[in-house]
Amino acid sequence: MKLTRRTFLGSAVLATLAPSMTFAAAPLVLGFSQVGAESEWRTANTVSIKDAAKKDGVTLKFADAQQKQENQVKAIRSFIAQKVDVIAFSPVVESGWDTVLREAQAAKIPVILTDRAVDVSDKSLYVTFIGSDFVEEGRRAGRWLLERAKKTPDATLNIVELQGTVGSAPAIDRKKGFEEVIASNPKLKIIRSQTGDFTRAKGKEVMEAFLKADGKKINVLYAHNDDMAIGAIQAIEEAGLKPGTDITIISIDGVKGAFEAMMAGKLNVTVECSPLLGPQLMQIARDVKAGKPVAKRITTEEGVFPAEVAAKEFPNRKY
Ligand code: GZL
Repeated sequence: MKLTRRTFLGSAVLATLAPSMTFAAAPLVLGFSQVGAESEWRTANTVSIKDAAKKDGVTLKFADAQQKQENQVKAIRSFIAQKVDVIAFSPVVESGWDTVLREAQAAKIPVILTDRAVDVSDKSLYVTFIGSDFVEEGRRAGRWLLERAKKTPDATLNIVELQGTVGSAPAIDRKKGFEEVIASNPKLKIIRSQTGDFTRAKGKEVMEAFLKADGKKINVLYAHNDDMAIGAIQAIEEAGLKPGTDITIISIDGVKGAFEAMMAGKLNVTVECSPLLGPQLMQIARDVKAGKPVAKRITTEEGVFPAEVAAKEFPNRKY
């Protein structure tokens, strides 16, 4: 090829500039389908994801499903049509995802699960699941109660349970873990169990029904999240009973509202379930987009906070 003077100069200039020129990669486009805004936990989870996307320069397309699976399916289909780089979602329930996840796979868009798991026949339909071990959270709640029961070894403790959303991984697994542990003490009996759908309003409504049916017989409330426990506390007070004293209350999440209830002597323990998944999600989304290997299961580290430590721990709480 005959090098003209212009070509020669052009390539010379480029050769000197090239090392310092960094072409900004196009920002990662992440489609996220969120369960809804049903609890303090969910609100904190949404804030964590939006803040992390902003900080990381990720273009976030965010859809709130208002706790309806059909809205999540619609959102995922919309992300596929928009050809986003990565899809992530927190599945409101475990089942019914195979079809839409196969559509994402056919469109060669990787899918990340956050917070909750799905029950699919083909695990290649998602790249990884980032979230808590809900069975262990249930076990931790059960272990706390086993310890508490040692103070009244001869007493039968009647337990009422407020379950999370029917069919959701946290509701299924927190029930499983709790029952597995308390089975070792025959004096611990679950006398009523019903869903409060993870909300304060429903938790209060169902606790009112429990109190009407079994009132004075209830010794313990096990709530699958703090919001339902806080709703139930209102019902217990309106029934003229003292939450945290007449009825021992165990819940899960570790949101600020739970710490405030414990400091007021109305809640006995909360098992932490961290919603702060945003930064981890952005990093994993980048790794997935870059074709880097990621673990199939990424579990978040969490603790247990009894009322005795609430005041000391409260200033450290981030959600
Ligand atoms: C748990 C999350 C649950 C919380 C609830 O990771 O899916 O959903 O425990 C929330 O507060 O509604």
